[in-house]
Amino acid sequence: MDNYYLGKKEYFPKIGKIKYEGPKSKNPLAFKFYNPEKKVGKKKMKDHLRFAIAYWHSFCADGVDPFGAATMAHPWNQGVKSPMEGAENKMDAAFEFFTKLGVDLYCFHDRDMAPEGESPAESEKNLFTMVAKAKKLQKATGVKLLWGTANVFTNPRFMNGAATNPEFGVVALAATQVKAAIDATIELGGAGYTFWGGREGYMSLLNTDMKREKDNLARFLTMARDYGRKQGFKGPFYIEPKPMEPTKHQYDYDTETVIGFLRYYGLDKDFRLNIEANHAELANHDFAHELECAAAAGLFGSVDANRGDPRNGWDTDQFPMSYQECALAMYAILRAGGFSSGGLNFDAKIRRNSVDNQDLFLGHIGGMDSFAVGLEVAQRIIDDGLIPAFTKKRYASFNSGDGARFAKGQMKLEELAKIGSEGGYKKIGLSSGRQEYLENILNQYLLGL
Ligand code: XUL
Ligand code: CO
Repeated sequence: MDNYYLGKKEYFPKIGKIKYEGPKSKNPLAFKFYNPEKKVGKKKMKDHLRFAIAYWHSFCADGVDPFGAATMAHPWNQGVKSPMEGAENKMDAAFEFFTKLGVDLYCFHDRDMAPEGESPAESEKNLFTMVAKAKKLQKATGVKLLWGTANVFTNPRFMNGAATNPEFGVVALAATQVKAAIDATIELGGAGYTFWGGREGYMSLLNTDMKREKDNLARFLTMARDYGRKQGFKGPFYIEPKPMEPTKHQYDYDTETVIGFLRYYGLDKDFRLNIEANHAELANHDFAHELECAAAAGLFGSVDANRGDPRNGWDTDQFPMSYQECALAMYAILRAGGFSSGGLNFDAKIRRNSVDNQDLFLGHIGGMDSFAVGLEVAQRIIDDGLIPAFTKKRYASFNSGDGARFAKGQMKLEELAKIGSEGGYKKIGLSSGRQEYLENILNQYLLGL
């Protein structure tokens, strides 16, 4: 993609193609570390990182917060005669942005792309009009769909949940959207399909039958899986965990909770995890912890790349900027085998007071540079081998003799206890976990030393 796409109008004037200029560049509109063609390990940076743009934050969010009105008057919404005209303009702006930034994947909710109509049929008609345009623009630009999803949480009808709503009629309405969003994803060749359980949780146990809601959620996901497979969708379905917000407690609380849920309901063959950094933080976990949990279960899928604020208890969805957090995340991702159908979707928004035409570019450039640094540091950890070798050595006693027999399940507790008893207390010394040593090495790598 050397050129960029322009619709009827240029929505980001004075901004051209964003290029790699190296770490010393003073040009704010250039990559300092993200060099897409550079080889890191066995793959090019762009193929490791698989960046994607989130349609909702980038082209729909307008700076509204609970205390104030919109601060961003997006040019694609100005002077339009109908919501569909706005949707067409917005899509032109989106593809201009993707191609100027050089990111060839994106993610969307049905309602980001097309306005809701007066009936489910009209909403679907609007969606497929926009899908036809997206298909054309994808073909013209080489941009592809990372995943699609349905917004079944914004409309007031979903205030008590979608698949977990206590009223069957609302569950059925959610199905109209999910079915159409799966069709749209298939039509656009999407690599995956995501479920983030926006209001799939509860506000009060005084009015909630939790078991019934979880059973209904699993039933709904099973039906969606069966429908997608019947229509020929081959990619993974993702669950995106989040512990709370908007509900007090969400059923997809964190990665371990989702793994248990998927296995209990027999969905673990078709579903994987889409892990978001800020959601990990809300669950009181590190981002890397969540990635590691998914990888250990063989269910790692994709990532919503952003960051939270450690002193805020809500989803601030800021652009990822911490080299250390990105490095630890990439270390987990590389050891999990890297991305196959997944990618790094910037589920991040610029701040309410970031109202310049450049700001959306700057947020993404910073996030891409941070993950590029993270990738290089993660590869360095692997290539240098000190940290992995230390970790491996810690478990060496399970590789042979009695330890190996234990690991293979060839021992009973009586025998294990006998070995402990015969060994006695004196034989086992204390061996250091050497965390400080490992953290010091990581800090050297972070400075490129
Ligand atoms: C909300 C969130 C969503 C999902 C898609 O916190 O992360 O944007 O990623 O519905
Ligand atoms: Co997300």
